[in-house]
Amino acid sequence: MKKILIALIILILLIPSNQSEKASLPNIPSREDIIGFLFALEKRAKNLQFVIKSNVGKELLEKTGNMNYVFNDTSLKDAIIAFYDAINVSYNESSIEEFISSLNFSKEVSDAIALIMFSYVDVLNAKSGEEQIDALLITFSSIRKASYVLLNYSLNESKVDPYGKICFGSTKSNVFEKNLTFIIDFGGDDKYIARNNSFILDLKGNDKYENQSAIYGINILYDLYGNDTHFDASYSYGGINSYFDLEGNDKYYGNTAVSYNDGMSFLIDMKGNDIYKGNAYTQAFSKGGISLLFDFMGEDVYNASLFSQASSIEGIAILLDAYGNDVFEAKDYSQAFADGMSGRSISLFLNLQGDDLYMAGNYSQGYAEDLAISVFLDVLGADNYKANKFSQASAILGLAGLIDVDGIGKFAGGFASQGYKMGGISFFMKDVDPRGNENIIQLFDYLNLYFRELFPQFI
Ligand SMILES: [Ca+2]
Ligand SMILES: [Ca+2]
Ligand SMILES: [Ca+2]
Ligand SMILES: [Ca+2]
Repeated sequence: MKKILIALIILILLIPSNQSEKASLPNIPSREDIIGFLFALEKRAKNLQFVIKSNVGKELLEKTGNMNYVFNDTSLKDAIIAFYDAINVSYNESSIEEFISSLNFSKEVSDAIALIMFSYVDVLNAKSGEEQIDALLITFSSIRKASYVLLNYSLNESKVDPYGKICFGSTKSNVFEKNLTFIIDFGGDDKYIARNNSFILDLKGNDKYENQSAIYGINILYDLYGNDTHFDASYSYGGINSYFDLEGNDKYYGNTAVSYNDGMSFLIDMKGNDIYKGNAYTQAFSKGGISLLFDFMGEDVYNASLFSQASSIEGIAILLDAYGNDVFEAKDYSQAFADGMSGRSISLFLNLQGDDLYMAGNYSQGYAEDLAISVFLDVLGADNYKANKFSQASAILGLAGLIDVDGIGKFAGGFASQGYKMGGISFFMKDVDPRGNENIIQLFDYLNLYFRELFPQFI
C-alpha cells in the first residue's frame, strides 16, 4: 500500500518521494485497495470542516510568543505595524491607534485579524520559494482558526486605514479598489476591481472578482461562501497567486490557474458545481512555472481552446478534479500535453471518480515531446474519450501515458494515438490492476526521478 500511496501523494500533492525504486513490487495494492482508498477519501472530505473552533488568543501567543497579547489589546496594532514595514509604508503610530479605536472591534476579533495579518506578513517577508510555501500553508491554517470568530461578527460600515492599504468591508455590497493590499470582508455581494499583490479574505456573499493577476508579487484570496464569479483567477507572472474558494457554484472565466516565467498559480475549489470557461492557454497552463487547478467535489464543466486543461511548455501543469460527473472540452495541445523544448516539463490530468466526458483535438489526452512527461489518469467511472491525432498516450521523444483504471471507457482516437511512440515511451492502459503491473511501476519511477531533479531542495 505504501508505494502506491506515495505515488498518489506525488500525483495529488506534488510532494516528491525519496523511496527508492523497484524495491517493493509485492506491496503494490490491488485495484480494490485503491477504490477503497478513494471512497474513504470522499467520505473524509465530506465530513471535513474548513473552519476550526479555536481560541485565537492562544493561537496568537503560540505564533508570536508574545505574552502581552494574552492580557493587552495590542495585537492588531503590532500586526498593522509589521504589515506596513513589510510593504514599505511610512506611518505614525498615533494614526494607527486612531484607526484601531474607530474600528471598535472586540479583543477576540482583533486577535483573529492579527493572527491572519502576522501570517500574511511572514509570506511577504519570506526569502525563498520554500519559505513562501511554508508561510502560505501557515496562513491557510490561521484563516481556518480565525474564520470561526470572524464569521460570527457583523460589520455595519466599511473602514479603510489612513494609508489606503487596509480595508475591513461591511456586510453590505462593496466595491474594492485596486490599491488596497489587505482586505477582510464580512459579507454582502462584493466586487473586486483589478488588483495585484494583495490579500483578500471574503467571508460571505456572491462576489465578483476581476483581473486577479499577480505580476512579480503575491496574491492570496480566500472566498468562503457564495456563488462567485472570477475573472483571471490565479494568473501569475514571476509571482505567486494562491486562490481558495470553499463553497458555492462558481464561474471561472479567462486565465484560470496560469503561470509564466517562474510564477506559481494555485487554484483550489472545494465544493459546488462549477463552470470553467476560457480561450487558449488556460485551466492549468504553464510556461516556465507551476500551475495547479484542484477542484474537489461537484459536477463541473470545463470549456477552453488550445493549450489548456493541464498543458505545459517547460513547466508543470496539474489539473485534478477529484469527484463528480464532469465534462472537459478543449482543442489541440490539451488535457495532459507537455513539451519539454530544452528544459523540463510535466503535465498531469487526474480524475478520480465520476462518469466523465473528455473532448480534445490533436496532441492531447496524454501527449509528450522533447523529454517531457504527460499523464492522463482516470480511476473510476464510465467515461468517454474523444481526441484526434497524436493523442491518448502518444510520445515523440517524451513519456506519455493514458491510464483508465477500471476500463469502463469508450475511446475514440486518431492517427498515431493510443500507445504511439517515436523515440519515447508511451503507455495506453485500460482496465489496469496496478498490483504487479510493470508499466505502472516504471511510470511512477520516472515521475519520481523527474520530481527529484526538479525539486532537489525537497529531498
Ligand atoms: Ca461586503
Ligand atoms: Ca463569496
Ligand atoms: Ca465551487
Ligand atoms: Ca468534479
